Amino acid sequence: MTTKEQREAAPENSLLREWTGPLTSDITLHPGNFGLGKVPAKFQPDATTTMVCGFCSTGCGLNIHLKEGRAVNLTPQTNYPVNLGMACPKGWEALTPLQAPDRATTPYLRGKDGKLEPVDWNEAMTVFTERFKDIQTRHGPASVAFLGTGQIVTEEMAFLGALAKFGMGMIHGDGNTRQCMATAVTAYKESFGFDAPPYTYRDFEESDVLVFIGSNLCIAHPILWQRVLRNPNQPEIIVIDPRKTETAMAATQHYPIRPKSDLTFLYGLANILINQGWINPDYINQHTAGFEDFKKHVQAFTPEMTAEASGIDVKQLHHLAETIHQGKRVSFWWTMGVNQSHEGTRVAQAIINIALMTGNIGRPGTGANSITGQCNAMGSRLFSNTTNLLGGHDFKDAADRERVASILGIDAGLIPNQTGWAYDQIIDGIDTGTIKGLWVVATNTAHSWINQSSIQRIFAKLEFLVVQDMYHTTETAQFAHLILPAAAWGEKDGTFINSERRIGLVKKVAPAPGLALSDFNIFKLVAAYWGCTELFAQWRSPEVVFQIIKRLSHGQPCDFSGILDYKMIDAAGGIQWPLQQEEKLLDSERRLFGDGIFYHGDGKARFIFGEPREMSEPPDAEYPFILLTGRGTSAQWHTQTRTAKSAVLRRLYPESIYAEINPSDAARRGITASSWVEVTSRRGRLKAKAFITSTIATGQIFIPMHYAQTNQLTFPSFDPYSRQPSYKSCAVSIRAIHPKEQNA
Ligand SMILES: Nc1nc2c(c(=O)[nH]1)N[C@H]1C(S)=C(S)[C@@H](COP(=O)(O)OP(=O)(O)OC[C@H]3O[C@@H](n4cnc5c(=O)[nH]c(N)nc54)[C@H](O)[C@@H]3O)O[C@H]1N2
Ligand SMILES: Nc1nc2c(c(=O)[nH]1)N[C@H]1C(S)=C(S)[C@@H](COP(=O)(O)OP(=O)(O)OC[C@H]3O[C@@H](n4cnc5c(=O)[nH]c(N)nc54)[C@H](O)[C@@H]3O)O[C@H]1N2
Ligand code: SF4
Ligand SMILES: [Mo]
Repeated sequence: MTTKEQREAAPENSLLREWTGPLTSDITLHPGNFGLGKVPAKFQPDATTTMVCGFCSTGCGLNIHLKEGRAVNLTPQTNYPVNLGMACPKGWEALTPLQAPDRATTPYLRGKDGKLEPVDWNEAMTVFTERFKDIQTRHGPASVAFLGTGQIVTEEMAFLGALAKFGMGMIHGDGNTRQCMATAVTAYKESFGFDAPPYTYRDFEESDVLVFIGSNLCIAHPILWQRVLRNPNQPEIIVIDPRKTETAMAATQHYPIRPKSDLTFLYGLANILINQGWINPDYINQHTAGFEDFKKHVQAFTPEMTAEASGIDVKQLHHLAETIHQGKRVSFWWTMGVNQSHEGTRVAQAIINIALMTGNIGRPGTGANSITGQCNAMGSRLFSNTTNLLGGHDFKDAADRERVASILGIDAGLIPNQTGWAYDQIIDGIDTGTIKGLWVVATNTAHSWINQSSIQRIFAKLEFLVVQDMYHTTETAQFAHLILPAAAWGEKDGTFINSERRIGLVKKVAPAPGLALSDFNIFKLVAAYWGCTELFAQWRSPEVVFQIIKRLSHGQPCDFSGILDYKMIDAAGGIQWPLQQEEKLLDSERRLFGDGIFYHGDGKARFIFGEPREMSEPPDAEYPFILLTGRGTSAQWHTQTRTAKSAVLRRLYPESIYAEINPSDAARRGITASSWVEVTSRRGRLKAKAFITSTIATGQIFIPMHYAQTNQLTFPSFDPYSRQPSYKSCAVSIRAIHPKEQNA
């Protein structure tokens, strides 16, 4: 075991600091487990290839070491512009989950006795087609819907969206990006005219003031945090988060605002900046519209009322405003603390407004920057054919439909003229009986969706549920009538788009287990059995589909028609959009809006704002605590289907579900460290271990999302513009569980 001394001697931010497990011995050595012992001859590599990581949106480049064409281990790529030789624990362990014993190695069909039994692909596809077609015949084409993901390659996403909507006649389809990025998408579209995160990671190194709002970068994007640490300007690092997170601890200023007071807080901040004259009138006049109305709007948000609402006193507010004013290159970064809110879109736009009015956009080290979550959330935002038509086009626009149809060589009449329902509407549609069939691809709804107490009841209403996943054991697979076994990252080819718009390559470096097929090949099979192969005659391989999506991007803000092919992406170390035809790739790190021209018709960015609303379920006498949820450790990924399969990662996070509780709240309730507590909301209850810590404020508790129980508690409230769930606040009560009760 590592000793306390060894841990303390390790460099700051080193993995060893949190590693209490063994250094070399007692971990079974297997291909993914590189670096923990002597590598046996059978794993000695004979070749190396490169690809990007398949967990988070940072998009680190990895060297994959191969023996006889199969991956045996990996190392971070030193010359990739994203990670510069670094990787987080998940990246180092990325190959391990491929070998888990619960990989789905064959399709499974639920028999009359209610048991899932292995079947072959012919039977699986026959049943898939018959059941969905039968539902559509009885209830109309829109009675079958799909839920996709930000975790398959763009080529597969485009295939799923096109197949479902143009081939199978579905109208409704959404994805887990709704849980994650819908707010940023809506905010950017309204403010900039297109969903365009403007930054490049070098901005982390070039700022002199970095403001993180609702983002725990150290845990959720550890390699981006490493980029911050490379900043030579001794920057002010400001964290606005109710919790004193790992990132807040490393910051120079932390503002622990009351949960969901962000909108008032940011308007109050804008009020000070405007009234002090700490704005950039030239930038505002030349490049924006709507400032005068915004100025009027924020006059009501006096420092005093802002302090009252947010819990941050007037002096601190002034200090923050002054820090922003004094910064020459100020960047604003936000993630789920903003997006997952009942008013997230307006909060995101409040951030954008401050960046615009202080002229902090388009220059090095600046920007209103939403950090993405999943490895290919950005691909899903443009090409999943859900919230917009392929390539950022509009379903409702006839010219857009014509254009997409002509590129795909299909009849424009096949393209729906409406945007389908959002995730919550699809779930409601199942509840009300409008949706009878559902196809879930690479997401684990029965764990990650908000308010699980009703999801489980609602899923039981489905006539036919197909789950396409790399494992047959996920919470959602338990409800499935049919499971389709999918190849995973590392077992197929394609591209991801990371947070800074960089298109990176993934490759097949391992065979898929058993009968599992890549999602791409599953979609091809579905097209064949459904009888719409001719629509997808062009869609022969991921590489060919890349050429199709390139054409779909042409002329759009996300135009990447200047990328020749996969080889060019590999050689360049990933390529950010835009890159137009014939354009030379002059810099491996590029940001948007250097020319101050935005994507609205007049080239100007918009100031958009609204009235703050009360949080959806405020605490009261019966449920006096606000529950916050989010990422727990850098070693855990979402619903843990993958990360729980690595012995190394499992040692880096607490074994059982835990709740962070402030010491004074714990003392008042007789809760002791590591004892079991019961947390109850109006919808459900769970047992968790008490983690007593002052990083959480009194009146709040925090439970990571990685445990299936967490969403039993959450309250189904949504931002009205983006329809993103507000996962990060609901009212709960908490009590100690007496050891006798525990044993009973
Ligand atoms: N290790 C790991 N990394 C991941 C993931 C993972 O599962 N594990 N998931 C990836 C994905 S998909 C995503 S979307 C990102 C998420 O990345 P982050 O958004 O950084 O992670 P979260 O922990 O969900 O939320 C961030 C912070 O929001 C704070 N917060 C809660 N309520 C409020 C509020 O009202 N106001 C403010 N200002 N802050 C608030 C929480 O205290 C929390 O610290 O991480 C990505 N990276
Ligand atoms: N309470 C609470 N809930 C939350 C959040 C929160 O902060 N708090 N965060 C939300 C956010 S931001 C997100 S992004 C979601 C994530 O929620 P989910 O998307 O449900 O989480 P994952 O565990 O990533 O699920 C991905 C699934 O795809 C499978 N898979 C992986 N690779 C492949 C592949 O190549 N092909 C196929 N077919 N399957 C594959 C995995 O085994 C897994 O079952 O959770 C949301 N839920
Ligand atoms: S930071 Fe994200 S992309 Fe990089 S190694 Fe970790 S999980 Fe993979
Ligand atoms: Mo996410």
